[in-house]
Amino acid sequence: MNRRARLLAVSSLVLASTVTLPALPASAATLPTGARSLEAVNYPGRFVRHADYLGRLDAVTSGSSAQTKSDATFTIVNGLASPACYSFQAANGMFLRHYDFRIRLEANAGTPTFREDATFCPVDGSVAGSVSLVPVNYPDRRLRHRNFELWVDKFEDTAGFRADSSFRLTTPWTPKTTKGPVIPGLFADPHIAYFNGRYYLYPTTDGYASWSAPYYKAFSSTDLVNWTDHGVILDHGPDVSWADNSAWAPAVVARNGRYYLYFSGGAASGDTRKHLGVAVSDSPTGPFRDALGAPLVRGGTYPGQAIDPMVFTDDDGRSYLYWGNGAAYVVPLNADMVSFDPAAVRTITTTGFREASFVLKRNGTYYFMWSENDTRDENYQVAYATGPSPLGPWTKRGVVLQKRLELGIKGTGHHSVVQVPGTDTWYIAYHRFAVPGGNGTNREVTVDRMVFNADGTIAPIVPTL
Ligand code: FUB
Repeated sequence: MNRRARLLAVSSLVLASTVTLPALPASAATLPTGARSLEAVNYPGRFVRHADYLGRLDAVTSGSSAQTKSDATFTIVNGLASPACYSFQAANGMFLRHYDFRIRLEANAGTPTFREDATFCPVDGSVAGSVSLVPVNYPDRRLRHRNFELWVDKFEDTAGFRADSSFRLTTPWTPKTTKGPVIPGLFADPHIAYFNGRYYLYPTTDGYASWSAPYYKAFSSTDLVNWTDHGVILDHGPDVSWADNSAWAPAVVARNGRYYLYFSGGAASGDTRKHLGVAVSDSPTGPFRDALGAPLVRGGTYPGQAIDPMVFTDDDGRSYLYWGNGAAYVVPLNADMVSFDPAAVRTITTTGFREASFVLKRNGTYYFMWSENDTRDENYQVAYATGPSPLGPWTKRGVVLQKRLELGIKGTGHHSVVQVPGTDTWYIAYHRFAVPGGNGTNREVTVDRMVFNADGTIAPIVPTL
């Protein structure tokens, strides 16, 4: 799907029936994600900033205070209401949004209104290299400065308006001092994998109330530090007939030259059950298509929610599907990767299991890992057990990843693990409450080292900023 078609499709999903569908700006641009400052084209030296939670255009110089520089630095992230556009996150975790057409700084409530008011689509600005920002829900308006205050005003085709609504992206006034989330913005439940010389991350898109996001993106990297955004790889609205929302916790596995994406989804019909599906693609970055046109595991078939799938393939080539919330299940997959024998489904019994099963094998030992507590609880944490086979039996070894309050790290969980090929070096991808200002629906993805002790146990993982 091209950029315009995707924005229209996504906009029609997020705006629902109460809001007029935005027409796309004539000349769409793309922005780099990550930290930037925005300088007015007609007032060089004046930058977009927030002061007392209102948007302004103020002078910033190398002699400005650290606070002023920080207030004039924003992280450009995946648009909260549309992956084809962008949102602007301040150092305190809040987002620029318009309210009564004034630009303000507020925490993401996750509602459709907030997400739309905080999403801007870039078009070419008045001078080469500049951009103008169009509110996704008011395509006839643009973010502009007026008396050095920031507003979203009706577009006027005059040189003055064009200049007042054009900004250059500059290097950020406040450089990044921590590794931060490895992918800018709000994402959760990362599934990390290695295919053909690249690492891939497949997260849940976060920042939506009730985790209702409808789409998945993929990211790839060669060094686990610099990640490329490959855009939307599966969108429940157009791509999955039985799911509209709750695009949760994907897991991708390569098999027979194809890539299988296991995912959860819910329907907008009022039925609150989630179902578990499988999609297939010839590429790790999609596009993926629903392989069955129906759920692989229908919610309600087994106790607990049919969410959080994960596939482990053993050395003998046999693949196993794990899933569950409240109760954990495992079943060998058939060779087609999209079916299994229901009679072979087994329940995994480990104390503390909540969700997010993950299995790996090292030196002949199988490690079954999971998340404990509620993802909205700062005590969300990762525990593990070991066993002699993909089916157990499992012996609980304890908690290996938990909050680190002295750094403001909370809610560390829903992880996955990748081995650096040919080495005994392992990395864990997981989410935490966004730092700062996050919560159980405003989460971010990070990666840390996971080390095995000489006896095969996992050393406590040290979460870092
Ligand atoms: O992101 C939505 C849900 O929150 C996931 O499926 C759970 O594992 C929890 O992280």
